[in-house]
Amino acid sequence: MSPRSTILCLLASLLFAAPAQAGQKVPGSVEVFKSASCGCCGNWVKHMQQSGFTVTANNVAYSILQKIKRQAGVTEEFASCHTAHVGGYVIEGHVPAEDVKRLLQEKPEALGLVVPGMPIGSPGMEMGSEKEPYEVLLVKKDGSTEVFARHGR
Ligand SMILES: [Cu+2]
Repeated sequence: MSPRSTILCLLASLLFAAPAQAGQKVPGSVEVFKSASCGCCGNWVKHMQQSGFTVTANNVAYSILQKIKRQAGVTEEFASCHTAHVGGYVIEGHVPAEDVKRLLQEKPEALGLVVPGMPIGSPGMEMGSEKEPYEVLLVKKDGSTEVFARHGR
């Protein structure tokens, strides 16, 4: 993570997570790996819980987290702060819950979804009304990508 991202992450952790969406059934269980000190990772966990997911959050050392990313096929260019597993897919970074739900419904042949870096305004990275446009990428098993969703514009 770049120093700028770290600062943004700390700032974001001071703000509120996205409001709960009521009346949705439990879509699945998510296992998250993150650093204990990552505030925006914690906010993303809350976002997923509020969207109906059951979340197990594991705090791990930085070196372990890098290993988990490598094993999951998350290369440097796709990397963000936290890495999650759900329904056989990897979810890297601040991917909105709605996109994870769509992934689990559509079940494409892929590794999973990534939001590289930490765009401002993505779930867990809220900073007031500021919104940075970002794309959720579907990463295929061969490492190629396609745009799964666009947000923040
Ligand atoms: Cu983050």
